[in-house]
Parts: sequence; C-alpha cells; structure tokens
Amino acid sequence: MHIRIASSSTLLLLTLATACAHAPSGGNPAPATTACAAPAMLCWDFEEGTPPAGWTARRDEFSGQLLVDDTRAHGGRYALHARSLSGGKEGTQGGPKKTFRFDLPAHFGPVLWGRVWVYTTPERPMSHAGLFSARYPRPGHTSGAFDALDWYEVATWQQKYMSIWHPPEPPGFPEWVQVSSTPLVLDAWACLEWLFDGANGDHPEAATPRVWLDGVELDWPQQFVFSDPPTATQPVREKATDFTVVETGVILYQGLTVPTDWWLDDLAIGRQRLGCGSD
Ligand SMILES: [Ca+2]
Repeated sequence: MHIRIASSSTLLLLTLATACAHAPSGGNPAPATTACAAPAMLCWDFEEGTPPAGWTARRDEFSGQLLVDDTRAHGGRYALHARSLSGGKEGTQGGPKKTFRFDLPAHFGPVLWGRVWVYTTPERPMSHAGLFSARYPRPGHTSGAFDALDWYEVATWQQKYMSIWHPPEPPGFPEWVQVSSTPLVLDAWACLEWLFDGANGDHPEAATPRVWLDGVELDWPQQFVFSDPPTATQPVREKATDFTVVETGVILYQGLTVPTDWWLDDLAIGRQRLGCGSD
C-alpha cells in the first residue's frame, strides 16, 4: 500500500521514518507491524529531545507544560510530557489544554490507524481529557481551516477510555460519544490503538471510532449524543476523503484540580494497523 504524497512531503516522511528506526525493540523479535516498518507511516519516538520537525504548538491554556523531556520514556530516553497540568473546576467547562498539531502529507487518505503509549499519574481525571485527534475537510472541500474540519478523538472521561466523532470545533458538537467500561491505566504504560475509518465502505456515513487497549478492543456500554443545549438528534458523520491534520498532547475540556502528568511515546499513524510492537 502506498500513499501518493507531494515530493516536498516525501523527505519529511522519510526523515520521520528514519527517526523511528532506532527505537529499541525490547530484545524480542519484531513483529511485521513494528512501527515505521511499513510504508506510508509516520511515527515519533521523540528521541530528538525536542518537539519533532513539523509540529507546531496548538493550545496552551491554564497551568502546566507540554514538552519533550527525559523524565520518563517508553522507548529510548525521551517522550512527550504533559507536565503538571491543572486549572479550572471539575464539572465546569474550561481546563488545561496543551497540544501540538501536525499537518499530514497530501492525500493521506480517509482511513487513519494510530498507536501511542501513554503513562498517566497520579490520579485518573474525571474530566474529559483528549489525547489524540485527527481532522478532515467536510464533503465537497479538499482543504479547510482547523475550525472547519470534522474530526475523530481518543480520550478519557470519568476515569474511563472514550472515543468521539465530532463536527467542526467550535463548537465540536452535537458529537457522538462512546464511553468504555475500562478504567484508564494509571502509573503504568498502556498501549492505545485506534481506527478512524472516514470512508467506511459503502455506508452512507463515516464509521464510529474503534479503540484497543493493549491489543484488546474496547466496547462502549455508554453511547450518546452530547450537545449544549442537549439534542436527541444524532450528528451526521460526514465521510472523509483525506485526513489533513492531527493533534496530540492533553486537552481538559473541564477543570482539573489535581496536578496531573501524562507521557506519550512511540506515537505512530498510518493507513494500516500498526500494533503495539514487541515492547
Ligand atoms: Ca522515546
């Protein structure tokens, strides 16, 4: 499988692939799905020790920092660290948000698989904490400003994993919310994988997001439409032609009173499932 990409993006893609090549394998035989082993993948192990090439700061609200440092890593020495985020009140809109965005190569396609290792401490937040999202132009458009794009999200909420399909933000709703029964992993590394299938075959709408934790697919006993003011009408999940931008870091949509740290490492995205590697 190959992605048609502009020549200016090819160098970046190759550079990023090379940067991942020295990620430790843990000494075990590497499966065929090891990050960046396949073509048309982008992966980030943060071993440059600074925010990766092409990443730009997107959000910076309330207290804390988002940086690449060597305080904890899943592989190698460095990881992306959301340090001591806090601010706002639980149950009230507004909270610490620290993210980077990365513009995808042209013609990425409508299907985006992803994988990231996450470490969270010292407590599970109750508030909505977004970790990764990917956006695409609405039907009939080939590009668009960040705030005009439909998007998928992987997050936690009420201490459990969650995934969402959103219309453009703001306001980002009415949104289709799926909440798992699985508590977010605390004080240990966990591998999150996701599938954002904006094509969804012949179906009239984009697929709902799918998420795996350490290789096991999550189910969603809670599914509902969120909107403010509330509505019972489900959003139409508009289909994608090409994902164009991704965002990562940590976004608290409500307050966070306990200063909390997250580390993200060995982030990878592609058009095929990437797996969690041998680590
Ligand atoms: Ca690393």
